[in-house]
Amino acid sequence: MYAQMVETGAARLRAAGELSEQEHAFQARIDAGVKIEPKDWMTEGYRKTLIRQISQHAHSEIVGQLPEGNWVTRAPTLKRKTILLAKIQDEAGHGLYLYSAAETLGISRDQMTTDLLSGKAKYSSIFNYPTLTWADVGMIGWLVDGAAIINQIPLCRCSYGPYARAMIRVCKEEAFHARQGYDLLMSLCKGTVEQKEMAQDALNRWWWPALMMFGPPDQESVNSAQSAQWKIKLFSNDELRQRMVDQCVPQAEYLGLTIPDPDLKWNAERGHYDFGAIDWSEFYAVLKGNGPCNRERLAVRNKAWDDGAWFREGMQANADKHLKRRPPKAA
Ligand code: BYC
Repeated sequence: MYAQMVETGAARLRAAGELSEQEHAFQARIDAGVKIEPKDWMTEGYRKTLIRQISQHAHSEIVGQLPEGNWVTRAPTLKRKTILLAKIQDEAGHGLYLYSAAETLGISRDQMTTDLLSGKAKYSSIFNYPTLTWADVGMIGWLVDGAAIINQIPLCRCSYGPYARAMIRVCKEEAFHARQGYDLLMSLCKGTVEQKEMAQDALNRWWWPALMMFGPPDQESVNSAQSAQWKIKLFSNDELRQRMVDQCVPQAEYLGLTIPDPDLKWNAERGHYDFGAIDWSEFYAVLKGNGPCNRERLAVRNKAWDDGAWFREGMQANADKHLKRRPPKAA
């Protein structure tokens, strides 16, 4: 499927038929596996695609703190609260690396923030679902961070240097996040009948939205062919989704939980699990802003931004004061 995507991308370029010498040289560097760095020449399309993807990714890390933040004050033990706080702080850090990586492409942090707060910019669909019980915190770790790792490990090898390098640390931290989620779920599944039921209920609600995180099916993915050609995407949405299903089935079995898909079954010929149809109308409704929590998430981010104005102004006033005091540089 990936090879097909690259072929489609190449066909588009041939159809355009008007690649300048500079554009040919740029594509040749990518084909040779050379990393593109901020000061290198790049096509406008490549720059825009990366700004779109990296800023969406950064926004996802920032908004992704909200569903889990809902449980900080209600974590069942001090140990779980400390782990959850550390995880949420890591997500803030991921947002910062990613905003910095996007800034190297010529967009300002202020512009990205404005786009998020106005609702113009996208962030991952998954963060528009509510965390109704403590088991949901475990599901986010196991399924959401699990999906993030599957998606992001290939990004460590993508063609844009600052994005690829940022992903290395992000993936290491995500691995810890996924394990904490699975560990939390193991405790619940070994606990009382009610605790196990709580875990099953959470799996029923998070399974399908987690599979949607990988994006629309390949035939509907508008950006894939070009992103594959530029080695921003190394695997297709459906390939990574299949990897997620194959990885999660034995993990669910170990927990003693049932994946809510009656069509899920091992296909020996393909060497993969077959799985049921995804309700893409739900995905597109969430993307349009009509998921269960879209409005709430944006309202919370806007309030946090407004409430922090006094702090930003104070920091700016302090910086201005020090700049004024600094003696002029000797000629
Ligand atoms: N949600 O042509 P396609 C995390 C959009 S953070 C919303 O396949 P592309 C974590 C897509 O943007 C997880 N929108 O697009 C954080 C496009 O619309 P535009 C975030 C989605 O870019 C805290 C349209 O649909 N990870 O893990 O080739 C705590 C058509 O799609 C989604 C990343 O951002 C979605 N799920 O592929 C815990 C990873 N899917 O932009 C965990 C980096 C698709 O043309 N991003 N869309 O208007 C990617 O790898 C790619 O951007 C995607 C989509 C695979 C997501």
